[in-house]
Amino acid sequence: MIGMMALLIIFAPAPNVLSAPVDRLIRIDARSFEYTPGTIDVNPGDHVTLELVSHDVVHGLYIDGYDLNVTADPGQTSRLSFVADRVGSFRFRCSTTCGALHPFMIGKLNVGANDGLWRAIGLAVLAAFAGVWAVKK
Ligand SMILES: [Cu+2]
Repeated sequence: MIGMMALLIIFAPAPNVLSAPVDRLIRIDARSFEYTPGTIDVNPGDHVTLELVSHDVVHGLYIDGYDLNVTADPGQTSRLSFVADRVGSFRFRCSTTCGALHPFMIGKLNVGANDGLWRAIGLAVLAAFAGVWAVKK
């Protein structure tokens, strides 16, 4: 019984994987030394367009793993479009030296990355129940 439920949690199709890819327009405000929002969540296969808006000096945005870069001049908006065809968590970072804390200007792109997390939580809860059940028996 417990084993069946564990298999169900591991192999059940996740809703966000089944959903059809969509076009996403995501605006990212860049100021020294942070991005707002700092975390972006998309689904695998989504057509993502990032709008990088710089509010003070020249800022860039480079996405690790995707090897994509865009820069925005002060007061300007730059666009970067790509298909989120790599699943996982990727850091993005400022690619233009913009000041003292430039190395800390980072954010995160999650491409369907929370799925594994929820499965892990499901298994942990199940394991806890199984433990309680075994003790009571
Ligand atoms: Cu910067």
